[in-house]
Amino acid sequence: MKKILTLCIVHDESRVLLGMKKRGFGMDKWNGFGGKIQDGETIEQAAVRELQEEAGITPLKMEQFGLLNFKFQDGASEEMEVAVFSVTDFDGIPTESEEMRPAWFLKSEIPYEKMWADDKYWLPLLFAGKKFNGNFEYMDYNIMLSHEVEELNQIL
Ligand code: 6OG
Repeated sequence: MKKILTLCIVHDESRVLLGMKKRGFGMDKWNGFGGKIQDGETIEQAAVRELQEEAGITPLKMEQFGLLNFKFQDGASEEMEVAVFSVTDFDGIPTESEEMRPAWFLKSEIPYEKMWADDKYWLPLLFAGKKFNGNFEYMDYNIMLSHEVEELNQIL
């Protein structure tokens, strides 16, 4: 079965909050906040919980903007589906957790070279208020074999 994960992108007009992943999958990369869905949770509940656990903030305005599918060659990891949420208002102060060290970046200075290779294909769409579907194939965690992103009028 496919793994389903959440990913919250917290941003305002000029800045985005990213977290440096301190351990586990995607370690040493900047990314949004998220993780696996637990039994009995909706995908939105999982997104809220992960943002609270990893960044210490609670989303007040949150909407799903994208759905990304990841395949890994050589069985490096099982296939994953990542639901991407845009968070434009929140409660609390971003705080470092065991898993993530949060920091604000200007939207003009996103550290794409220290992020997953797929991010540059869809993050600009999210910032522009556009919804999207993406399909990506990785060989290992740093080499992307194929990428395909389509803009949507509505998330299916
Ligand atoms: P844990 O399983 O450690 O959560 N994630 C990815 N994000 C991007 N941008 N690209 C990828 O390319 C990703 N693979 C996983 C989903 C892992 C977190 O990392 C995201 C989750 O938010 C392969 O709890």
